[in-house]
Amino acid sequence: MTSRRRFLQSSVLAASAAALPSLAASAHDATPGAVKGARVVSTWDFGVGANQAAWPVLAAGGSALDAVEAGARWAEADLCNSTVGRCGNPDRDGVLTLDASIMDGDGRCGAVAALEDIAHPISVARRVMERTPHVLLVGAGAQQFAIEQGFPKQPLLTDKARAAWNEWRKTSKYQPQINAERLDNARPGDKSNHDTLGMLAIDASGKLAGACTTSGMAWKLHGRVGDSPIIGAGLYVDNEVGAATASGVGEEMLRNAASFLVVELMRQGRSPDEACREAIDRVVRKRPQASKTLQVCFLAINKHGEVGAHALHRGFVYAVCDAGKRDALLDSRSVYTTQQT
Ligand code: SD4
Repeated sequence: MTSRRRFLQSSVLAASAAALPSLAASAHDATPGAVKGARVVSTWDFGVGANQAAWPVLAAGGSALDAVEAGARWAEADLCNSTVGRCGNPDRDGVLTLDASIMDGDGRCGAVAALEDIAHPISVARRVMERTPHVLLVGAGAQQFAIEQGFPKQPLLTDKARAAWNEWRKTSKYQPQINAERLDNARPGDKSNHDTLGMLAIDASGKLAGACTTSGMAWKLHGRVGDSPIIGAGLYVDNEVGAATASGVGEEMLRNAASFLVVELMRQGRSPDEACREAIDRVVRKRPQASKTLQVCFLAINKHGEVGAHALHRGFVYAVCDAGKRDALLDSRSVYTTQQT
């Protein structure tokens, strides 16, 4: 059972994106100075837990960058989700490979892709950002760098993930599922084979940062890299405008430089909600047939702290945490309101 369903079973708030107040009008006004204006948002229901790991950093007046790293590390260590970090499902060959990126609003960024046997790719990504002249390290080179930086090398594939892989090998059919546990008639069992943690934060000084971490699409070809570690695809942050992140089938985000697109649409005056919707429409226009059977989700925040989200299909939820409400879980709007599969 994923942490996603666990959270859905607890009494988290479900509401439409439109119900979320901007920071200017929120309960922040009644909170102590250090946290006024701070907010953190994350994809999926495990985002509630990730936000709660990030929040103490923001509440103490810490940076958005430190907050998103803390939140992403929580998800990477979570023993209940099969799509991020140490408990992720492996690729076609039974190898667990992790992707992650981190970015702040001044354009500093770092990422790792196809990283094996290192439990916290988000922290390695931050080291790439802070201690190298590069942005992205991949595969064996990323692992070598991580070890040099003191990250322990350890086998990560869990018995549960190995069992899921053995089950999958009976058919060896690569078919990403649209995550639908949020739907009224949820399918029994956990059929998800994708869900990335994308996290965006604004701190009390008004600076933005984001993090994105995933084991990628389960059963992918060995060597496949998705959108999550690609700056501009799975994550983009600009203090002048806002930030965006993505989840779903990463090939669609890569085709559209999608997170960059969402931020640029906000720069042109769209609200976070409108920008996410326009980016989803772009995916549909480019691949109308394919878009009926795969999931793509965007989450955005602007520099005023306003939040928006949109997905291709029903089922995408996102978590919002600020001084007024720590565990809000909201339903995203979607283009398709009935399941097409
Ligand atoms: C990828 N975008 O590797 C990731 C997977 C995912 O929700 O998000 N899932 O393509």
